[in-house]
Amino acid sequence: MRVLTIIPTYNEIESLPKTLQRLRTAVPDSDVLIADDNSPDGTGAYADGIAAADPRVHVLHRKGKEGLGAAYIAGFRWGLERDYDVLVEMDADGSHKPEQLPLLLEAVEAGADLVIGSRWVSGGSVVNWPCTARSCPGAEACTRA
Ligand SMILES: Nc1nc2c(ncn2[C@@H]2O[C@H](COP(=O)(O)OP(=O)(O)O)[C@@H](O)[C@H]2O)c(=O)[nH]1
Ligand SMILES: [Mg+2]
Repeated sequence: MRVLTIIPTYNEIESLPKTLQRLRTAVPDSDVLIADDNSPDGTGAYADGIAAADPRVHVLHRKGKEGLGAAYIAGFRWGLERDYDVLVEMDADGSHKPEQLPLLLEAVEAGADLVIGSRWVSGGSVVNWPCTARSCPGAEACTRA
């Protein structure tokens, strides 16, 4: 099963190194595509340096900030053109735990077509995330913070 983890980035120079390190440790067999929208803070150049030293890491340079969705669509296209079996979405800023990715991939191995991680399932949690209408639409969920 060839896995490509897509990480969209815009100004993630502070977060990307740690996220990448955690991802490469948690799922060493996954290829990684960093989809950078010409971040002014140099995230793209940093990613190039990592890619030069690690054949599993690739960088898709986009010309400017077009939003998260557009970056993912470009990343999916990149992965489909290269015949990956599994495409993974992973934010760069630590909101998604790389250590939980093996669990999601197990579900794919078991036959799932789509696997969605959630903070709101049994065993999920929210830490250091203030409860707002946007982040926490249900009062019951707030008690789990
Ligand atoms: N390539 C690209 N990545 C983006 C863009 N906007 C956000 N991101 C990345 O998408 C991920 C989620 O963004 P974030 O602002 O944390 O969204 P939130 O967690 O939903 O508030 C992070 O890795 C960001 O660097 C964009 O315009 N282009
Ligand atoms: Mg975020």
